[in-house]
Amino acid sequence: MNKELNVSNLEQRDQTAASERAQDHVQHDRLQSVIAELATFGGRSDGGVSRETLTDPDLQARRYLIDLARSRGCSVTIDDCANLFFRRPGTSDLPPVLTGSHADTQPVGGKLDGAYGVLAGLEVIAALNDAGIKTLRPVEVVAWTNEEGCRFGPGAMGSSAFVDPSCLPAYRNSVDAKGVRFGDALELALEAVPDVPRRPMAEPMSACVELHIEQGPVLERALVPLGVVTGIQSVRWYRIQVTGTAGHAGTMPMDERVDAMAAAVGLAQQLYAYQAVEAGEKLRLTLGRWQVSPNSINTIPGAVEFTVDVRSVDEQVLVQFEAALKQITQAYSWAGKIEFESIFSRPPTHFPAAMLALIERACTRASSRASLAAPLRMTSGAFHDAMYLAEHCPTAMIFVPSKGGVSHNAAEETAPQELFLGVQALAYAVTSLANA
Ligand code: HGY
Ligand code: MN
Ligand code: MN
Repeated sequence: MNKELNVSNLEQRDQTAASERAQDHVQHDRLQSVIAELATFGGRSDGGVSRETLTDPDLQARRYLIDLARSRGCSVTIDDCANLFFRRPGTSDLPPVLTGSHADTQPVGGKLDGAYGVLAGLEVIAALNDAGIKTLRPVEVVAWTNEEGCRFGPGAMGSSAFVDPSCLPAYRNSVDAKGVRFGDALELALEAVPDVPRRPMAEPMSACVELHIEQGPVLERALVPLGVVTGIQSVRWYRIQVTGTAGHAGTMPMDERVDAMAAAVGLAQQLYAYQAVEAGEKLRLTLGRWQVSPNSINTIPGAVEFTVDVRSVDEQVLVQFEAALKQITQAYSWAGKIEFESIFSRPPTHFPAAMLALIERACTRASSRASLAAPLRMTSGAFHDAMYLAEHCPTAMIFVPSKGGVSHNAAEETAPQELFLGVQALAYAVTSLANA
């Protein structure tokens, strides 16, 4: 019989007990009510949310989150990229455990993409408070600035600037469709919260866990309520500028036109053909934003700009796509001009095995107590702020299903029970990390 009391075992048991108590103090209804409240900022009649980064609805949502966090005993700080941090103190001042996500949305987004992860972090804080748990490390919940990248490109500006502040100066010059500079919108956002102290960028973090909706069909089709995200696929964005000559729709003979739309459509058809013939499902291609000038029904378009978003789990597929894009644009013969510019590029992200094991334990306890299927390991098709945090500290993600795999759409939805289980798993993981 081992006379020596093995303190580490005792500690381990205490830590597990605290993680389980935190998990068991998550409240379904409290979570649902804040999801509904946050969704009112930029809320739409079709049930979706229009809350693009640093717009008025986003600034109002930020104020709501600051007030909510303070009501749960958190201190609030903000960094130079307007990333908001809500901090629950620990018994030490060791580097905190970070959770959270983004509060900005697509132009027509849902109420869960990003927002769920921020509110889940604040629900974990409430559960820790209710359980009377003191963690060794502080717990910080973050609301990252401009994850979507749709108003100002590139995406994940806040988290990338947090990890590498040298990114921020160039980001300031990014402009939106109305010519507003990100730097100017950023200053207004910082001025809007004079009561929130500024903090340095790139603060040390001991670990990070981001909870997010899957935004795809995998978990729902597998009838599994929780996903252990092993990594994030690679992504590249490009801007294609096609310049021809504007002209009269009625008088200009077809064979004398330098029609920018005809050229842009021709390029687009070649890109879709490349994806279908050369790459197949290994390459996901989206030509999401088109701007036509002068955009008049009876003027031959003088200029067309469109964007290209490509994703693949295999970065070589994107390397080959970029070579094909170069070749297609250079080989296109017409009297006008075609230029393309890379605006975003991320290699695949892989989360560390030890973090995956913890996330799997956390998810397994939550789903098994609900008599539901064990968690599924999967790669994220969408990118997330966690792809940058993975360069900063041990990072992992938890997914919950998306109904019909629908997201970036007003109809985005996840069953309340699944949202609840996701936060339970997050509470377990964050508490374990905060006591390590
Ligand atoms: O585009 C993305 O993958 C992310 O949802 N913003
Ligand atoms: Mn998101
Ligand atoms: Mn999104």
